[in-house]
Amino acid sequence: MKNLLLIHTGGTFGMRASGEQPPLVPGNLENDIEQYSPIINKIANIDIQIPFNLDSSDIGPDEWILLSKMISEKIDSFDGVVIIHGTDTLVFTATALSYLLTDLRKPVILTGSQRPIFEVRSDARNNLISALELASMEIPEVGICFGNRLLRGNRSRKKSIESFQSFESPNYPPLASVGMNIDIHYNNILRRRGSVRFVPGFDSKIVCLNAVPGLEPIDKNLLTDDSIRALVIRGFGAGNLPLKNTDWISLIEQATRKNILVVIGSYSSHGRVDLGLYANGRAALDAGAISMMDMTLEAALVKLMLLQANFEDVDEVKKMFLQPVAGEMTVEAESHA
Ligand code: ASN
Repeated sequence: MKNLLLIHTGGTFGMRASGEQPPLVPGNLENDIEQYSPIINKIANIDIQIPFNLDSSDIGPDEWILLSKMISEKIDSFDGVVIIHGTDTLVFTATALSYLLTDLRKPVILTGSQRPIFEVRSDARNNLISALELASMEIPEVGICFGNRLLRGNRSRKKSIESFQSFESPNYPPLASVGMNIDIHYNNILRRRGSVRFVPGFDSKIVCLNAVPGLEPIDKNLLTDDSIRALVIRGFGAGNLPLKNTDWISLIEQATRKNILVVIGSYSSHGRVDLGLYANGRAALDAGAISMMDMTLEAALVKLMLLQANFEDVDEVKKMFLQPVAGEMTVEAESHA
């Protein structure tokens, strides 16, 4: 039998209502697993660890670092790892782990659920069973098992608040499909990782803005905070910004002059940001911005945070941002920027 490490971090999966009605709060997961899913002991020898038990809205860089250290220290004694995590920020944690666990040779599978495990009509049991089975296989990836698919963590997004198929991977195909059989799509499994080893750390000095038709871009004083190191802007479609209102472009110029890296993403999650395609993107490019390419907003933000903690120089951060670390972006596609 395989040996699996099951790390519980919180989320709806193990929550219970504090009274008759919501709100849900963290519950005693070990008891619940014993009671509602004892069958998992037929899959593998499972060691359950609970480093913290939080709604995932409260999980961030400190917990990402703690988890990566825990996994690095213990992975040699196990065949794979499953992490139960709240769905809200699960993608951020999966992404951070994919960047930190650079030598990964075994599966690290994150899962969670939309309904707690003790409820009759819950997705928790199925998700856990599939995640444990996947973690027993040869899949050296940080993946997200949810519904009936395994997705690459740093390519995923939480797309639904209600569906049992809560995650999507808009720019990369699934790593495995879970039906009567589990089909691993070996062609999609990561073969080459970036060679840089990062010091575990995340610098949060990033401002994130949405372009909205008719709204001013920003309180102009924001960039007077000298500690800000990057500005991430969600533009329209291929990364376009309003040009009739010149504030956006002058904001990018101002930021670039101050050595603040400006990255343009998009509201559209499927496809690749291409600032050279329209004049409204080209102006941002000429003002010094770079493109998020086909990275998710989550993958781009966590990458920036990690790079900023590892490199002082803005040009170094920029250079590294445009290279893949753990399969979070497509390199070969043609673009104008
Ligand atoms: N609020 C919960 C969390 O992310 C949502 C969930 O797990 N379904 O912790």
